[in-house]
Amino acid sequence: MAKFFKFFNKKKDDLKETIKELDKAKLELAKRDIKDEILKLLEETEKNIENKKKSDYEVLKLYEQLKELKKKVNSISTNELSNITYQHIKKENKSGLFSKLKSLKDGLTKTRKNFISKLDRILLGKKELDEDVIEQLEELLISSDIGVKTTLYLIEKIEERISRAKLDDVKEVKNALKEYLLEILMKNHSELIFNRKPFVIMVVGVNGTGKTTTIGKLANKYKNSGKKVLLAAADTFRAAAIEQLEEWAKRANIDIIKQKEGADPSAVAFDAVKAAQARDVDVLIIDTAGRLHTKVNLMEELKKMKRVIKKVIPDAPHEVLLVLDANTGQNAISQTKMFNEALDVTGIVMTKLDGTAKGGIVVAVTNEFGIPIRYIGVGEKIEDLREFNPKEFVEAILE
Ligand SMILES: Nc1nc2c(ncn2[C@@H]2O[C@H](COP(=O)(O)OP(=O)(O)OP(=O)(O)O)[C@@H](O)[C@H]2O)c(=O)[nH]1
Ligand SMILES: [Mg+2]
Repeated sequence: MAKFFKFFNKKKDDLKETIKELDKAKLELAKRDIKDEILKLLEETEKNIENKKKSDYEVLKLYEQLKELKKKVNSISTNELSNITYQHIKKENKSGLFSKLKSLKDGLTKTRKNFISKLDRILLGKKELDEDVIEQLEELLISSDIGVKTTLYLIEKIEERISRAKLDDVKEVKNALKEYLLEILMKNHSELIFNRKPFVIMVVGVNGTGKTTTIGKLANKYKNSGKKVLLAAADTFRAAAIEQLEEWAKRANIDIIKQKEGADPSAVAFDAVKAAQARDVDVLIIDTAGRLHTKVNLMEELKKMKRVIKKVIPDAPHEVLLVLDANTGQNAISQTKMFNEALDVTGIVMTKLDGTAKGGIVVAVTNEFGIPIRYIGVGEKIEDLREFNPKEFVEAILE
């Protein structure tokens, strides 16, 4: 019998190995159908052997069962295994776990298609850069929301190049445009640098631009880069705003400071800054209410919040992040003007670029105000936020 037990134990180890392998592959099916069965049997067998209460016959019976199971495990072919693994990964992909990052080009498809197709139409068959071409180019730039001021600047630059005879090939227009756009974007570009602790970010903007969503995406991004993040639900105005932020916080497993709906938003911000100090937080992100920017109340409320934050940390907020919806076109300019006058905006997030053909608004805003675009939103999912990179952006819309 001793020999049998030795043999049995070896088999048991084999099975354990198989189970481990299955576990590693995260095969739901195997876990559910086979692993549980094997484990149960192994446990039973182990108990029986240890207690030696059962007759040899019963042990043998169990051994037979184990053999059957082993066969069952072995009968899953490699193909089947990889197929199950593939299905499993595909399922996780859908849930966003391993989902591939949408490329910037994908996110900016509409703007790129609009720009490229119209530009090609303008230049098609043209031999020289006459006034007609320049006029059409001007129209294209304006219709892409690049803005009058920026368009005139670009056209002037291109004309200047033509007059210096440095641009005589129609094909060169695209490259020249790229160059000047990049120049404008680079001039105003700077990344957000976390040079304080806690680094306080106050997120502002009119209603529905994507503030809360952007905060969710940012919180997740900062957390993944190893920072300790805290959120503050200082939009106490809109029903369900607190719950919405809480939902994002839960998803990213991040703490949130909140009070009841209707509470004083500045009080929430005050509590949050205090908490950020006490809890050794790296980044505090404050969500605020978004009413129309023409409503004086909102601006006064936000100004007060800024003052209250300063009472705790004099140089905070370290970033006043204005969230703009790319679909609002030139209205984004007047929003930037109002918020900047009231709060000294230090950075901009342009959201919903995936839904517009007029991504040129990015250029207009940055050129008119000199405020850097920090991030761009290219979708509703948690990973659909990109750090703004001028070169990538220009290539994505003009390549
Ligand atoms: N397609 C797309 N949708 C976005 C993007 N960012 C935000 N959204 C959507 O815009 C809608 C409004 O977003 P919120 O985050 O609630 O906007 P908000 O500025 O917090 O709104 P208020 O709190 O009402 O002022 C939601 O449906 C978001 O999913 C983006 O980059 N692309
Ligand atoms: Mg919100």
